[in-house]
Amino acid sequence: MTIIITAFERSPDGGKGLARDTRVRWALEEVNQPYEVRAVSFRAMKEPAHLALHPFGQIPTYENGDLALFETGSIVFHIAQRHAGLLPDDANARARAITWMFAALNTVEPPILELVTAKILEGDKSWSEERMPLKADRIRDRLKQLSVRLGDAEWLDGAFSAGDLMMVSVLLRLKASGILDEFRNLSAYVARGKARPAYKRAFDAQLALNNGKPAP
Ligand code: GTB
Repeated sequence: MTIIITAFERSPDGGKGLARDTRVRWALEEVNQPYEVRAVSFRAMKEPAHLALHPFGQIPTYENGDLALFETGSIVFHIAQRHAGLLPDDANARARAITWMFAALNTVEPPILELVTAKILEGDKSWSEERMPLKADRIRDRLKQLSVRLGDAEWLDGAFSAGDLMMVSVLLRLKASGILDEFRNLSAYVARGKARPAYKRAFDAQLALNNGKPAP
């Protein structure tokens, strides 16, 4: 069965890899699963065919035979469960890696999204500028805690896992803000994630789509 994911026909970031199909591509690359991409326009995302796959009219989605999934957390978890390479075999280590996936999505990503959404959608409001430092400080509070926990370790809990894949993906959204650079070990952690061959393949494939070229 061919795995098919959806991605923006043209990502608003022009191929910087910030749209969430990149994390799904990365997971598939880590476990060496080939996949195809169906590129969708913003209009098509809100039409019945896509809404049948994704009730909120977003990307990415994942299809494999008669299974259709949405939500990157669920998709990456599914991939990690089905294929070796993203979750440890030991039951407790596996549970901890899954915990880090949830921590990335539920604890670290929300304040980051607050900031990026405010910049994109609320930047023209009179109160926007005044609220930015508050939003940035909420991110710093979380990153301080994450930075302490990571310390000098290479990954969050032993070997690279789906927890790291999700955490690095979430932290990447901070690049433009400069906040990540305030945390030396977290910057190095993100750089290690980006240096993984699987990440590079995922990044190049989304960039090729955005440049109008077929993926290599
Ligand atoms: N919780 C869902 C998940 O994790 O799968 C969120 C999915 C989501 O936010 N999808 C976005 C989407 O489809 C694309 S990734 N948006 C269209 C819509 O809602 O109509 C978010 C995103 C978009 C753009 C950039 N960028 O340009 O930098 C980065 C990230």
